[in-house]
Amino acid sequence: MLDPAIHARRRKLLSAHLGGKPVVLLGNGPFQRNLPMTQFPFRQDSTVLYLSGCQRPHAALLIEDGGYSTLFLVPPRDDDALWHGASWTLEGARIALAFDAVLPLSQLEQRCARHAGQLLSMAVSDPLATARAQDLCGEDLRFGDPQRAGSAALVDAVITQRRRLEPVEADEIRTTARVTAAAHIAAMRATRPGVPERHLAALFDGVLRAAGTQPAYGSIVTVHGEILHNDRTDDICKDGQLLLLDGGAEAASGYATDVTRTWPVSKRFSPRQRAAYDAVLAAQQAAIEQVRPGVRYRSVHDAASLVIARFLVDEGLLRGLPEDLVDRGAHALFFPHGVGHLIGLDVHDMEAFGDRVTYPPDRRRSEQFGTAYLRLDLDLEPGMCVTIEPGFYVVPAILQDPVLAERFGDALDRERAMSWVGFGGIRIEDDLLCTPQGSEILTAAVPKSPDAIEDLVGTAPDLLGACLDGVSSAS
Ligand SMILES: [Mn+2]
Repeated sequence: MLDPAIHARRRKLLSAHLGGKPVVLLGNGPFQRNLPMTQFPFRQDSTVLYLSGCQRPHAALLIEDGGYSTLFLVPPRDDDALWHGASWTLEGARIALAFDAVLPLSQLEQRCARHAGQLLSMAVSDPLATARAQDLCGEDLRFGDPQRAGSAALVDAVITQRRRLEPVEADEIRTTARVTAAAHIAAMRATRPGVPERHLAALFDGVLRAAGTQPAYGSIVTVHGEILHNDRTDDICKDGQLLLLDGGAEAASGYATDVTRTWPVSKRFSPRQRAAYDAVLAAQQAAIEQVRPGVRYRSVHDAASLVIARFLVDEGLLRGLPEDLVDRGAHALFFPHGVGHLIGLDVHDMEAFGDRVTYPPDRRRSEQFGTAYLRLDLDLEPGMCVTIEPGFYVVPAILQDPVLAERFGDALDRERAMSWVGFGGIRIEDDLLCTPQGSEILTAAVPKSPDAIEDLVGTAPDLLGACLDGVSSAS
């Protein structure tokens, strides 16, 4: 948890950015699963968390001129102590969270009435909270629609504040990255032919939870790394396959990590796997070397793309000059996504606000296949935290796409490419803090040299498999 004085300072700064205009923010409520009492794990809205540190459902903040801040909470009920343990008080919450005042949530509308017609607000993922915010600010709000994410001045001020991390925020990611490293190492060690993907997924998530963190997003644990956001874990690892694991811990304070590693199920990379792995690692290194203040993120992406394109030419998968192939976007046949994104309290930080977070007003997303998925194209500044995650994938749907086949018919050796089908995918991803001098890899503790990975794979028993001995599988 961060010092509550940090949140108080952020509220004052926000108020100053907004010239004292009043702000009301509604936090998320709990999301029910199948009954009111069975709920998904609660996650506070990231902006509410950023400004309050409050992890309670149904919180609201009113920030008035000069940053005078009132927190609204649903007071504990008489029987809460019975069902949920020791009770708490509004005054206790006020002190713990460094607010000027704490009031029952039922008084929110009454307290906001004096600012009628002036309140700024924003949408959150809870539709009931968003509806209440909409009634208070009189604007059309819809979470997930960047055009309706919130009052423009407020959204812009929040983006300005959150986009560069403070040192304490980088510390949260640095610390959480050690948990992520432990979980990746555990999954590498438990990998061997015959292990179900879901044992590795459960082990990975279990290590995160055991450390008091949780997965920052649905962990991807798959021998089909060519399916970029594969959320299934129903395959069995087989000899000769690559296992791709994209997963990271979210700190109790809400900060995310996002790390991908790829390793051979059979412990040793085959020569073809090793060549591709070395190329992706070199692409990542080339991109990492670009990260420093003033560099446009698009050129970080291009640096990685060029290394991948050279590999594709060396392997005879593409024909032509690597520079020309990158200009045309032909490398995207095998590297069809952007090289990374912002990370902070959200794993794709502030993505709910749309491209205004990650593209300057005079830049637009490319319309080229692949590069269109580049989520970020700012000039980097100290304090920005970004992922660097190039990849190489053999995606049958891309190689068989008639439009792409036509466009890149002269560049792609399709027959040769089809001989690679079944290879899967490789992605290597780290989280970098842009510093005044260059960058710091916050996730450097997660092994990625091919030798270190080969040393780890298969060196621990499948403990979950042993637990399930004699128990029939759910599928
Ligand atoms: Mn990522």
